[in-house]
Amino acid sequence: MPITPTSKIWMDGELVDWEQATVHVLTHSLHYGTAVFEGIRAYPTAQGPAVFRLRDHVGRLLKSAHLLAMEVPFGEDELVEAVKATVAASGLDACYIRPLAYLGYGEMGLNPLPCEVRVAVAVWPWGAYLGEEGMRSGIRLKVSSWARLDPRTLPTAAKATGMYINSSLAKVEAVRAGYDEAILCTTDGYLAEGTGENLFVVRRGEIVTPPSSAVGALDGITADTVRTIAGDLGYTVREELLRRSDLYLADEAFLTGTAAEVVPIASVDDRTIGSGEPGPITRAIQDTYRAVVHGEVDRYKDWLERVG
Ligand code: PPE
Repeated sequence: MPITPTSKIWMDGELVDWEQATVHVLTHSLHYGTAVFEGIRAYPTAQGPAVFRLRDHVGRLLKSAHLLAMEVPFGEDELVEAVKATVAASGLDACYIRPLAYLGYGEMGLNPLPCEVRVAVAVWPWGAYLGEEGMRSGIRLKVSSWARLDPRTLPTAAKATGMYINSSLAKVEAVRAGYDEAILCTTDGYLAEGTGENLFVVRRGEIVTPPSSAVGALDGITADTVRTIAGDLGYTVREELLRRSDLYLADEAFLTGTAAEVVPIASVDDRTIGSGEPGPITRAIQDTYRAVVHGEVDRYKDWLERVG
C-alpha cells in the first residue's frame, strides 16, 4: 500500500514540507544500515488524538542509538515534543509515527563515529498492518527458513534499520509461498518472533511468550502492554523457550506489535491452531488492547499522551 503523504515531516528541529524531507544519496545510513527507528501509533480518544506509550518508544529509540554508539543530538523531552508537533501538524487523529535517527551525509566508511547524527519524524495513516481480515479471522503463518539474527552477531535489542534485512528475507519467503507472515526461529531452533511482531501462545489457559533477550527478539512495547493487560484480566503470562511443535500444538496463538496490534494466528505451516478461529483469550486481549489504545480504560490512561 503506497504511503499517503501528510503535510509536514520533522527534521533536525524543524517541521519541513513532506516533499522537502530528502537526504543525499551518499547518506551514511543508506549504505550501511546504521540507523535506528521507532514505530508508534496515535489513536483517536474522547479527549482528542493521543500517542500510545510515547515516552517508552522514545526511550527505546535512545537505547537503540546507545547500542549502536550513536549520540542523538536531541533528548527525550525534545523528541517527545517533536512527535507531538508532527502529529498535530498532520491534522490526523489516527496515524503511524516513524522516528528515525540516522547518520547523515559527509563521511563514508565503516567507522560511524565521525558521522553527524540526524533525526526525522514522519507520520502517515496506516490501517491494519496484516489486513482487516487477518485481525478478524487470524493470519496464516510460515516458519521461516531464515533464522532470527543471533544476539552474538548483532545487538538484537536495538531497533536498527540494517537488522531488518533478516525480517525482509523472511517476509518475502512467506508472502511468495502464499502466507501472511513469517515466524523466525533462533539458530538453535527456538521460536523467536515474527518479522515485525512478538509471539504469544496460549496453552491450557496460560499465556507463554519467548524471553526476548534469549531468542534475539525485540523487546516489544505492545508485548509489555499485553502482559500487563493479560495479568489484569487474570491470566498468567510466562516467559519460556518454545519449539516449533509448541506452536503447532497451541490452543491459541497471536502476534503483537505497534503496527500489527494484536493479531490472531489461524494456522502455522498449514496446521490449524486450536479450532482455527481466534480463541477466547486472544479475543479478550485483542478487544481490551483496542479499548486501551483508544483511551476507554481508566486504569491505563497514563499510557496515552495527548497531542496539542
Ligand atoms: N519484533 C520486531 C522485529 C519488530 O519490528 C517489532 C515492531 C516488534 C517485535 C514489536 O514491537 P512493539 O512495536 O514495540 O510492540 N515493528 C515495527 C515496525 C513494523 C514495520 O513494518 O516497519 C512496528 O510495529 O511499528
